[in-house]
Amino acid sequence: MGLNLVQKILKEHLVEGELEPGKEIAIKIDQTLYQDATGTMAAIEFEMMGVPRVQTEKSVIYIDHKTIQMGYEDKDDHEYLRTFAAKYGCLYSKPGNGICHQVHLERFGKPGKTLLGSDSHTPTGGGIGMIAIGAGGLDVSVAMAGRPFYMTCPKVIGVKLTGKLKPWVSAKDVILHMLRLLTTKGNVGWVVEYFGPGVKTLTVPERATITNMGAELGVTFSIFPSDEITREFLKAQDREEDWIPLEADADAEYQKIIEIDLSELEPLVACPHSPDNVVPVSELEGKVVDQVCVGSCTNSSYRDLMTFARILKASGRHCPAHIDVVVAPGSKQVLRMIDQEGMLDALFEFGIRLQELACGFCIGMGQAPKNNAVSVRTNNRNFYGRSGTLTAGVYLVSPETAAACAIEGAFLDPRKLEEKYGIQYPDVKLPEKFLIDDSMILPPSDEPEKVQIYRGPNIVPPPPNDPLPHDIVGEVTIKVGDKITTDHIMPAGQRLKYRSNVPKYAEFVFESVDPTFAKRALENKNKGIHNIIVARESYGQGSSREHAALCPMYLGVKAVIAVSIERIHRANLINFGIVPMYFVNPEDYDKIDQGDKVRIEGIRKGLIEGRDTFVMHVENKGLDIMLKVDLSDRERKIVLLGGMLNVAKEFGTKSFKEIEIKE
Ligand code: MIC
Ligand code: SF4
Repeated sequence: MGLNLVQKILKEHLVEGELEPGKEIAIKIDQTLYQDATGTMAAIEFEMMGVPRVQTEKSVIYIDHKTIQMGYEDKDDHEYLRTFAAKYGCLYSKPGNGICHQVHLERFGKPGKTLLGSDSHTPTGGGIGMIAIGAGGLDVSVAMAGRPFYMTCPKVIGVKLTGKLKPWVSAKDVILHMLRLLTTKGNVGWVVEYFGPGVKTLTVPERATITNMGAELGVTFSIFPSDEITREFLKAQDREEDWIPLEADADAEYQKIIEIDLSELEPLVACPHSPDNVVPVSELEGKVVDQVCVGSCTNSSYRDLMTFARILKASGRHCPAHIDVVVAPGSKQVLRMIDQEGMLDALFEFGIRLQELACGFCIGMGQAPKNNAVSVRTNNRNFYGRSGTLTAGVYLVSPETAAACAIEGAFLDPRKLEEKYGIQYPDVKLPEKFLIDDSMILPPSDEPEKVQIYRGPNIVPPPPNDPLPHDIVGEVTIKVGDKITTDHIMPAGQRLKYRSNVPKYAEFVFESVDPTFAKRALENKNKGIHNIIVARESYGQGSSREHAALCPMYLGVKAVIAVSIERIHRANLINFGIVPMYFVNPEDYDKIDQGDKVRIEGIRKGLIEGRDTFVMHVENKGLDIMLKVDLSDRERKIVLLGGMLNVAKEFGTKSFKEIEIKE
């Protein structure tokens, strides 16, 4: 039997385990990336491992998230990362150079390689034929230290693309269609591989839009073959030598196959507050729009911005009085190139507001809309509160639909632009040569021993954790529902500046859900009462921010009990010594209330002995509830020791097999 592309690349990188779906495997990581919101803590963790230089082929640190700099904290973090990069052997992409995933795709992504990034949208690299995975910062640091990355060998969904997208329909609509089909939950343990004749109709940036939002599906990564289109892209980036051809064998098998005829797709929109709440744009026509934002790692490429700008220019109109149109280009390359084509001028002529070349509005760094606003955006997440305005609703669309809404001042199916405004579809082609300017990417120092690491007062090492106690005895400190995202658990936006100061940042855990949580949890901790979080399906969706585990750990959370937990968040919980547990009978979720006093006896002994099920006694109700864990031997050891930092501290580079745990 032939191999699919996923199997081929995994086989090349396999360090431990067998390529059998569901089994734990370890793979070699060739490249890593940090960004500045997760990178500072991850870099501190790297330093705690005592490794003098990064061991990967390429490790890059991008400054793109925390660029508002209201107060010294953000710049102090940048400076720490700049000196860290110089000393430990990373490239450093300065603020102003662009968004990590966009720049990485342009300048560093290589077909057939593995990339691990401390950002959930790292799978953008799948557009160029890489296995690119998002993970918590600590996992990335471990890979930078030369250790393999552990993951569950995935099941592969093969998506066969046929046909060609019609004018006014684009890559964003493909992934919104996928989200409509597969939703944001229930896809843990899967990856997506695109194949079929439709693949060659999509450029690399279009493929990257699709793999980028695979993160919203909750799959570990998505990947496209590397073909002549990939070669053209790399050639235009002046790195044809990085190209290799890669595709699945003709008789490759997939665990599941979905077929999408690209020519049948229509413009789609994801309505508040979930990326899978997808309807055709035509259903919302006429709904007044207050804000249009174009950018983010999903849709800020040359192709996207040129398309948007050319549509606005062709309208010959000016921005309607009641709306703001915001543009955040993905990289310096993109901005300079659209400028050379006269399109920056066209955007200004229309009346846009230019944001910095960074994540910006996507992570609530500025551009919070007005109360109850309808905000139409090209980014990938429309979670509750993420825009910075709790009452606003964010609608996710393609650049084509964003342009139609900007011109109309209300939702409009972009296919009507032709008839209503006489605008022809701008079929933007990629240039034969991109403008290449790597002057804002700093190389590491040749004399690392001379580099002094800069540490501002906001940089506080992660607090230590105790090993897992014999029994968990405490309280259900919070009970939440379905699809709780890491934005609910650990807000970004205005709170981002505290990413390198856990005790401070922990004050905001669950801020938008229950602002009393952090205080209550800390009081419990100080009285020796363990905190427990209870949730329903798909807990921990979204961002890779390990702070969503690290800060609860600091507040004394010992277990998260849910019906299901998303992949990256589950790994982060384990890395910080919090036990991810599941209801054996999901309906037991309804029997538990916030404030219940609970006891999970013998959890430590049970985990050492390899037990999978545990009884939780609800003391105030006289009730027993069955819980289970799905931890590998390695993961049990991490949890028992109180997290990965304790593992590194106590056992250095010893392999997990050599580690013995005492009761
Ligand atoms: C996001 O899109 O939520 C972020 C901000 O890029 C995060 C990382 C973070 O929280 O710093 C992500 O996607 O992992
Ligand atoms: Fe940045 Fe938004 Fe992409 Fe996250 S999703 S990396 S915040 S642009």
